[in-house]
Amino acid sequence: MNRQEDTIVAVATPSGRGGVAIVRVSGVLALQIALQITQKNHVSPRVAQYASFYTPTNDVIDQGLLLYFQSPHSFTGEDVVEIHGHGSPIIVQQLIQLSVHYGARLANPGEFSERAFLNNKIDLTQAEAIADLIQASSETAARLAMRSLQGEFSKKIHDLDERVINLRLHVEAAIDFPEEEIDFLSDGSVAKKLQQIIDELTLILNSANQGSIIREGLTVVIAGRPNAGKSTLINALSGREVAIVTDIAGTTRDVMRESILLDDIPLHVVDTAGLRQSNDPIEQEGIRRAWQEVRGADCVLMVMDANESEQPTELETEIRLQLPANVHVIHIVNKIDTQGLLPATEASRVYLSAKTGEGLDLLKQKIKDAVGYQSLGGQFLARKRHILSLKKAYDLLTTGQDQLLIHRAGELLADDLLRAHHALGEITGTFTSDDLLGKIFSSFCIGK
Ligand SMILES: Nc1nc2c(ncn2[C@@H]2O[C@H](COP(=O)(O)OP(=O)(O)OP(=O)(O)O)[C@@H](O)[C@H]2O)c(=O)[nH]1
Ligand SMILES: [Mg+2]
Repeated sequence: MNRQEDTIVAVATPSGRGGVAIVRVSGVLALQIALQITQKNHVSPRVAQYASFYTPTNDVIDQGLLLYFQSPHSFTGEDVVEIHGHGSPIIVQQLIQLSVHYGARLANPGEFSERAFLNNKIDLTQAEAIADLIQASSETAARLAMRSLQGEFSKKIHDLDERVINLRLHVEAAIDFPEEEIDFLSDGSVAKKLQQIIDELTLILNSANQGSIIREGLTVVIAGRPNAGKSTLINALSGREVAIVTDIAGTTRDVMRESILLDDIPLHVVDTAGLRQSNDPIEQEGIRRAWQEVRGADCVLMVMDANESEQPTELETEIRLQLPANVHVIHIVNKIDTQGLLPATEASRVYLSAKTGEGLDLLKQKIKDAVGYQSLGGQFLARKRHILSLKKAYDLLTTGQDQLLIHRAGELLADDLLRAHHALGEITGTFTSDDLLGKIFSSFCIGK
């Protein structure tokens, strides 16, 4: 049997106890299952009906509401029924068992959304936006997910894609008339249109980058010599005593993690063991882990003690060498309170006191600047997947531009345009492999 011909069932509300729990059934058997459970002969679509829920042996297990959404006017596009019972895990379990008894099977993670996608109710970015809306960690994240869900991101991609297709038709037409091709390609209008497409794509890519920062957050790793004040800094940033602070060098051995919101950016702050030569096997292991964290950072906060006459420039170099060029290192001169210095910021350096909190705001701003975050820059929540496809399209279009401007090679340009069209189609799901679809939907929760 075709997988999509199965009728599926899952609980749609969170697990645990509550006022109401909703069990959702989707597929050809949905209505029949609902009628059997409620012992009714008829339910009208979109009208909430009060009903008792019966076992096959006529015991009433609960009373609640029944809602029927007739295909294609439902979330999945199939017949869908929602059974609203009391919020007890026992009742939920029984309602699911009854549905299975009458012919449904348990839904896989994300299978409702997957069906909505396969039945063209939503495209891929919208399906992802549902998951993102549910997962949103800030109001901004929720607002941006909602915009994607309403199709704003898809529309931008579609509009751009349409321009790519049109330009390609244009170029192909020219290739079909070789004697005019060169003139046609040199008259400037193709180059101009291509440039406009690249400009628009650059804007979308910027916006998607911002959206991705809001969605995924940034991993910020605090590193430096022992006693520089790293643990004091993670405590100051998170506003609670996450890590032990003492004046003994080598206090922190384990990796400490704390997630905080910096405006709308989820910051995953990591405190690490002080970096130095050590003979203590426990500390050695801590230092090994510290280096491992540094290598996985989006941004490193390299903390130095303002009292150290000799700043650890060697360590700075060592850290820089471990990192890809696009990872930012912010140098923090800590303990300015002991020197009577004022908080300040210069180039990639911030002077602050983790203990008194002076200069923390400057550091937060520095982190945002370092990753190029503008508070109003994001228009939609983007995933790494979207950004990769956008970048692919960008590379193809700029290669195509070279083909045109340098080599006057219309055929090669047409080919790059076609491939850019495919890259854009991956975002909305027009051209997506089954593998990728499986990967995306299986990361959703059951019931979505
Ligand atoms: N006056 C002052 N003291 C500070 C400041 N930051 C940290 N300290 C002190 O410096 C000492 C070491 O601080 P920690 O935060 O434990 O330093 P650390 O870098 O985590 O040290 P390890 O875990 O050993 O690597 C403690 O006594 C802190 O109170 C600061 O801004 N000003
Ligand atoms: Mg520490």
